[in-house]
Amino acid sequence: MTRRRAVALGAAAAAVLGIFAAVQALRTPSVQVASAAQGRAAPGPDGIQTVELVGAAGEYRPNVIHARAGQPLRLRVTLHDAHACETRLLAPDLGVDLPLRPGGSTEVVLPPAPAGSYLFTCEMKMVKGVLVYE
Ligand SMILES: [Cu+2]
Repeated sequence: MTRRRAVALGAAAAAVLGIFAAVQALRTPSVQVASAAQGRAAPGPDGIQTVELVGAAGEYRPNVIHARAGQPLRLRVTLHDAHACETRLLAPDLGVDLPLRPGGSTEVVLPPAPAGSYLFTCEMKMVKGVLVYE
């Protein structure tokens, strides 16, 4: 193996490790969000716990959402800006992939989930929040 090839392989390995570390960080339950805005799901008219989120100015608020474990959860997301970063909300560990409507509201009811912290992000994983089932 040439030295140049060894260097290239080393760089590739470092890149893969970096990506792995980034993915692990995203999956870490004790996710830290930049500026935490706490929210709590409350029973809606039909008894399903519901939380309203707003996507605006490059973030989702609230971005730390407490909900009851073992019960369905309705997310109602209103997108106030057409910022490309927030137009799709993902919570991979909860099976959520929700396209959002700029200037409107979008709803999804998540099936009951066990206690734990679940990351949610924009499509590019730049805007982050966490659903805390307790
Ligand atoms: Cu994004």
